[in-house]
Amino acid sequence: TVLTAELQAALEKGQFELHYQVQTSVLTGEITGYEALLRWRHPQRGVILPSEFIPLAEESGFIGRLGEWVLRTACQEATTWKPPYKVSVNLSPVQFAYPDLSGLVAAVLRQTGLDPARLELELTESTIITDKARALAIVNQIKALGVTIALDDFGTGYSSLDTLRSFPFDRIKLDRSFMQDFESSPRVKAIVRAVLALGKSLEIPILAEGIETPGQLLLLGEEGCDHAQGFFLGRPATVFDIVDSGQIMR
Ligand code: G
Ligand code: G
Ligand code: MN
Ligand code: NA
Repeated sequence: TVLTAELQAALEKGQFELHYQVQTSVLTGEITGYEALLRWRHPQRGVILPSEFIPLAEESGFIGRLGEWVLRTACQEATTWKPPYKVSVNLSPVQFAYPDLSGLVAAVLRQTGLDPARLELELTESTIITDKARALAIVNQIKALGVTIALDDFGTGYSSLDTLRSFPFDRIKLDRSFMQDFESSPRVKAIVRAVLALGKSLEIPILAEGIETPGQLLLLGEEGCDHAQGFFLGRPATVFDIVDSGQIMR
C-alpha cells in the first residue's frame, strides 16, 4: 500500500505523468480530442494505475495538489498540440468539495494560455449528489469560463435522470460496461439505443466508452452515436507516442 508521504515525494520527483486516450467522431472517424489519464511511474514498481493511489490521495486530501498538477499539466501540454484538439480532465469528487474550483480553473487557463473552449472537465454523478445546489453553482461558474462539462461513467451511478434534468452537461460519456454485451444482448442494445435517443432529444452528444471491437463501432454508427473512445480506437499513450504515431504534431 501507498503512503501519503510517498505520493508527495512522487510529485516532487516528477514521477506522475499523463497518458492520453483518443476520442473520435463515430460518423467520420476524425479525432475530436484526448482524455488525460493519470499514471504514476514508480522507479521500482513500474506504472501504477489511478485505482491504486487516487483513493488514498482523496482520503488524505493530497488530491487537491495532485488534481491541480493534472489540470495544469494537461492544459499546458494541450497548448502545444497541432491540430488544437480538445483535452478532457477527470475531476475527483473531493476536488469538487474544495473552495473556489472555478477560480483554480480560471487561473490555470490564464497561466497556460489554453483556449477555454478546448478544455472539458469530466464529472461523475457521485461528485454531484452530495450537494446538488452547490455542484450546480460550480458547474455554472466553470461553464461561464467557456469550459465544457461532461458527465462521466453515465449509467452506473444513481439518480441519472434527475442529474440530466438539472445539470447543463455538454456531453454524456456512456460507461464502458455497456459495450461488454452490446453486440450480443438485445437488452443491452435497447438500453444503449434509449440513451442515444435521450441524448438526441436533449441535444447532448453521447460518447460511448470502452470500444474494443470494430463490430461495436459499426453498430454504434448505425445507432447514431456521436463519439467513441476505447482500446480499439487507441490505448492511453504518452504524448510522445502519440506524436510518433502522427496523430498530433507539436
Ligand atoms: O486507466 P484508468 O485506470 O486510467 O483510469 C481509472 C479511473 O481513474 C477512471 O475512473 C478515471 O476517471 C480515473 N482517473 C484517471 N486519471 C484521473 C485523474 O487525473 N484524476 C482523477 N480524479 N481521476 C482520474
Ligand atoms: O472512468 P473513466 O472513463 O475516466 O475511465 C477511463 C478508464 O477506462 C481508464 O482506466 C482507461 O484505461 C479505461 N479504458 C479505456 N478504454 C478502454 C477499453 O476499451 N476497454 C477497457 N476495458 N478499459 C478501457
Ligand atoms: Mn473519464
Ligand atoms: Na468513464
